[in-house]
Amino acid sequence: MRATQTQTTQRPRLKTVKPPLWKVILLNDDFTPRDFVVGVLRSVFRMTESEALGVMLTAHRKGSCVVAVFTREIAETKAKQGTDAGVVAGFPLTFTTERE
Ligand code: TYC
Repeated sequence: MRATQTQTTQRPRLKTVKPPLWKVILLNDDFTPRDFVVGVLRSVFRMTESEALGVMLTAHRKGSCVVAVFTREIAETKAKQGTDAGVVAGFPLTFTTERE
């Protein structure tokens, strides 16, 4: 090789494709008891008491709160589990999903 030539090594470029993420959003309502909302956030979203309290209060004060972000299927499953828990107990608790 001549002095002016540069040797380069070609490394394969590995493409990592990130899946789109979906937000789970908690909506406020006037009927579901605060403690019930906290309980659902703890059981479905594995939150601590203080995390769940913070999310519940944000939804209560602002109308909605982002609970967590997942891939689409997990977000939809968790939103359904949370909403279904409200239905079973007779409350209009609602979780929706939205693409980030
Ligand atoms: N606003 C409800 C009440 O005063 C409590 C509540 C908070 C309900 C958050 C839903 O997403 C919610 N009992």
